[in-house]
Amino acid sequence: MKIFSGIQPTGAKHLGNYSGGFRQYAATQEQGEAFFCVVDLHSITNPHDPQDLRERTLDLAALMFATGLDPERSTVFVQSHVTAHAEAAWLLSAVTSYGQLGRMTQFKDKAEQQEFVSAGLFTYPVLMAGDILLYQTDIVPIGDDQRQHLELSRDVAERFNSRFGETFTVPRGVYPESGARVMDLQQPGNKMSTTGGNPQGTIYLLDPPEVVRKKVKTAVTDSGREIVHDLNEKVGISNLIEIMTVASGESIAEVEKRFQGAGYGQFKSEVADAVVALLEPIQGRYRELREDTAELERMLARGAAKSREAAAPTLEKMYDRMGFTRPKGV
Ligand code: LTN
Repeated sequence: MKIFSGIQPTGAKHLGNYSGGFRQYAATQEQGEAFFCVVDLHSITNPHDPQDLRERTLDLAALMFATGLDPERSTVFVQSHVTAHAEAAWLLSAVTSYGQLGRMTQFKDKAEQQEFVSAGLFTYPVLMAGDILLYQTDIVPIGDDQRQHLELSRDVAERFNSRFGETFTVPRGVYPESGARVMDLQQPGNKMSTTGGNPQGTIYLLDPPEVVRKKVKTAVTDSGREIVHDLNEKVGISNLIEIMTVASGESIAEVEKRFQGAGYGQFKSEVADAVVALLEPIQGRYRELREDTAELERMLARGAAKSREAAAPTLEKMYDRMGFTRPKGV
């Protein structure tokens, strides 16, 4: 089974990204041949700063390895290192409907917020379809906000297959349910988020221990004093319980049982300790890789080589079936 997912090198990554993303990637790599891609080409669809893109690309790659992606077992690479992605996007634009692209809610939302709307913002989902289809991907672990884009990828695959002959596996999206619900500590009605959230309510994966402790200590709680999971009456405490499950690996019931009779103060301080214990080794590995750029670059070069090899046969098929002549030996 082939697994592919892409992660954008934008925004500082937080505990919600860990719970719904990084943690799942590390788990999925056990299930098959997994490709994890830092989608830097997607990041130029919104106005960007070049130096920033460079740093964030390396930051994210280091974080992916630090949270448990194994360069031996999985293929971790940067999208722009494998030119097949840009090529596939152009070829697939021929079988993507202009009307369907215009109906993408992410495009409509972002276009509304910007004065300069790039063509790349509009064709973003075509690049994404190429990412997935180049690897004959069976499964795409992905956030719920990407459902519409994944459906478009499936439509593109089906249209290509029916016009030019069976070429692509039609991929299936897998939307993580459990553990994905990490809410903002200050506004527990909203998801933890880099863009929409409150920085005080967001635990970044690279926050130092004292910052994590302060954020957890000042988290909004609810009236009453019991540590019970109740999404109607106790959103703040429920969120801290879920955060504890992410950090300690316990179930909700186990956390409730362990803190029966404890007060909010004690509970918060133990949640903080558990999150610090989760993040410390991740931050340690992250720092090592960030300080040894040569090693990180070697790991990414290896990922790029493996991806190129995996993508090449599909790209060749695409060119061939669409009627392109190919120079010999390329
Ligand atoms: N659009 C996705 C990132 C992304 C992706 C992909 C995810 C780009 N290409 C291919 C899965 C498969 C996002 O914004 N999360």
